Amino acid sequence: MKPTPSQTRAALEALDAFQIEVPSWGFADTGTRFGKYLQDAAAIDLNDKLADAGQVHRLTGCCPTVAVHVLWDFQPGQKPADVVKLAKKHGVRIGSINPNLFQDQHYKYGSFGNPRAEVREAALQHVVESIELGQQVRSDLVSLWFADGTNYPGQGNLRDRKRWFEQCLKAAHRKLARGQTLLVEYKPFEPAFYATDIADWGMAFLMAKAAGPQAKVLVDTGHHYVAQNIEQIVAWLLDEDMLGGFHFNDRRYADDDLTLGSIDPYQIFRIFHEIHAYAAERGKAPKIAYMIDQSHNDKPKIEATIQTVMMAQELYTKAALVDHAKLAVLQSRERQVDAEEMLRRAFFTDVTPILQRWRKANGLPADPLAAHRKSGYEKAAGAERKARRKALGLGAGGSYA
Ligand code: RM4
Ligand code: MN
Ligand code: MN
Repeated sequence: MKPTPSQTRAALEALDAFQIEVPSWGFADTGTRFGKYLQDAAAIDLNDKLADAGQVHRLTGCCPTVAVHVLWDFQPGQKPADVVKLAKKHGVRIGSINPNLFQDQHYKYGSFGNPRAEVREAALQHVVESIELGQQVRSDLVSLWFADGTNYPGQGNLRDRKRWFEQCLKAAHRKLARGQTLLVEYKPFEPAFYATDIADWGMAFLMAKAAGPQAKVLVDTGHHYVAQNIEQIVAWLLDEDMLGGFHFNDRRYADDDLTLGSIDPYQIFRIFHEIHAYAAERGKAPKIAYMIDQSHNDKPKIEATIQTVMMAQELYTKAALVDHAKLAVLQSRERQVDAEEMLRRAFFTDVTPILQRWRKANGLPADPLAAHRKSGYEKAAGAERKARRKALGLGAGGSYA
């Protein structure tokens, strides 16, 4: 199918408003539970991560912000204003602030769900500091993911833990400035395997509601069981005005953090279709934070990030081709085959010409991945960082993160 001029216009407009946040942790050396595999060009510090994010934004034109994990990215005593300047130097801004509520020893039995009040208090303190950090770096998103849960039946009081979460989230919400949003992420399992405190979208929804009006749900595409219908979750959250954002990635088994759409691009297309359909119905696009959450342990990190951004843009564009008025007529007449065909046709349309037109109009390379490869960035970063790593005495790590 060749897109009509009005479809092309709709797609170009959609692309104009589609910005994707990249994660600082996507540029650093990460690994599996069994070890880390180092890459010469991997970012060593926040400056490297912001430089890499700058390279992605320069080539794709749609990734102006970088998500940070407070304890992985900020050195003790580091001035937020300096970080703002550093980001600016690399052509990006600091995006969502992600507290680390899982790595300190006292979180062994949870953070907001910990049976010990002093640990819950410490976790709350860290979230409050993250909220203040957001204000200092002029970022309006604080994104919460909890590793909390229990591994064995009987280990914890499930209702107590729920109430502790409600209390802590309410207390955190009180510290938000106007314009700040608190995102609550869910994940079915890992590291807790018996009962995860915020395991699914319903639980995240209740927690965000309990927290207050500035709290919304964050949908990490990889955090679902295989058969789950993610686009229906998205549609319901949209209808409730509770969809705050996404963490993009793909999965095969669990929280695999594979590049978006590498396993099931149609799934991502269907999610985008729900968003475009909602926007068409309301006459304006919903405010959603689109963020990548992938840590690439074997692919070259910048390439994987650019690949993800290009995949997201491609699927977002395809989904924008659907004629919602026509689809509504087909739905009301129970013409299910034709309705389904509308989606299939959009999905299988080659949108390369539209994407190239958008990139050209924005002074960007037609193929950002090819342009990155040609730029020599990776090679130069590899040489410089390898030498710096040696000088700093950094070696292979054995840990999970
Ligand atoms: C989780 C989740 C969070 C991320 C942590 C480190 O699986 O996806 O978003 O911040 O990992
Ligand atoms: Mn995530
Ligand atoms: Mn995850």
